[in-house]
Amino acid sequence: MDFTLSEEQLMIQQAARDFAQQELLPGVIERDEAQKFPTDQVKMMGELGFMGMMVDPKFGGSGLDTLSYVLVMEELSKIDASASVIVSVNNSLVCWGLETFGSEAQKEKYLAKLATGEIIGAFCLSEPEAGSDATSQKTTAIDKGDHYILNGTKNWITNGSSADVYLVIAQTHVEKAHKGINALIVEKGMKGFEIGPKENKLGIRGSDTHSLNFNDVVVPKENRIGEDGFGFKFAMKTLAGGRIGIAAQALGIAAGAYEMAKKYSKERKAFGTEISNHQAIAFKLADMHTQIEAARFLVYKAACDKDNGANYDLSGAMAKLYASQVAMETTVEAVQIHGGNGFVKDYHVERLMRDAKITQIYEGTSEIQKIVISRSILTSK
Ligand code: COS
Repeated sequence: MDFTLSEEQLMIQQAARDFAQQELLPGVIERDEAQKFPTDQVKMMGELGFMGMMVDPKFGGSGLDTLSYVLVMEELSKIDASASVIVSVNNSLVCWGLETFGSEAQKEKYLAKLATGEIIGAFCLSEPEAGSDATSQKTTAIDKGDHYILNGTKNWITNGSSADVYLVIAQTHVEKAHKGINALIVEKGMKGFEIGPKENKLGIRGSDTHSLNFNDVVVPKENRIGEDGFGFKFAMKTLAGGRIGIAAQALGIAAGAYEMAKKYSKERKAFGTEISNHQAIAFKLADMHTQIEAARFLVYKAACDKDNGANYDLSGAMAKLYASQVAMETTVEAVQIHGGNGFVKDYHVERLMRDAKITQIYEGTSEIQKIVISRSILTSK
């Protein structure tokens, strides 16, 4: 196994690092405080090719591999996890889902604009009573011949008000359970589609999270992704890749907090010396570095599995489970190393600690990842 990055991957990584320093860092504290969506930065990320990284250039994408995408996610997340979740949802869930399973007409109509960041997308699976238990969809898409009538509510939708295109999972044939679910492309502005109030969140406050209401929304049949009843498989397959993106986000949050804690420990003095000279601090840094490196190998391995055409359900779930745990643990330690300053917003690590928590929850909680992992290992020889 060789994780040596190519010249191109190193360049992309550097471009993301520079962008994060120059364009995301200024104002990141204020955006977090005010729950302000990074509109200008998303536009710039579109211009840099970060919004459709793995999309075929014929649809306006960058045509890169998953490892490059993961490197970008890691660098953006070191500074601003609100910006990186917008990138992640657009890339892994919306663009990848449409490019892999959408019709040519759907790709022509939506993918090119999504891949360039001209518009952004949202992925709508969760409901008030269907989060982890994703097959229990209450949103209905009733077949009316040439169109569906969509009714229901979706919860905790990232890019909830800023998206233009929404991939909505809904039940068409109740008697067929998960085999009767469809995925539909819904456009902002369709009659009966209402965006609920913005959620006031613990972390990733710069991204906009909303509930969505669908009241007799007429969705043309050509907006269905895949065959009738393919919607649940679509959601599962798309989320499997999404989890690699969130694992990379968690890795970036952890690495960002670690880098800040290491720098701080070499500057801050206590008991007559830099605190990095105290073993209590040095050992924390040793643990953090080891955990982050282990998480990085899991995340890169999952990305390589996807690039190599191997199954990545297991490696993606392991990467997300472990990287999100590392993100939580290392950000708590980064705050501790910063002492009183860690508790103050100006030092960034408290924000990273708050941002870390969601990586253990969205796109499948840690408990769901353990279901995926345990089923996979127990059914293999
Ligand atoms: N790829 C393709 N198909 C998959 C799949 C995957 N990764 N995972 C599950 N499926 C399929 C199964 O093969 C099954 O289809 P068949 O009956 O045709 O074989 C179907 O999906 C249902 O699977 P299963 O019977 O395992 O369903 P469960 O209710 O036991 O749930 C879990 C499976 C828990 C894995 C699923 O509900 C899940 O991932 N939940 C979390 C959802 C989530 O991430 N929510 C966050 C929302 S996005 S922020």
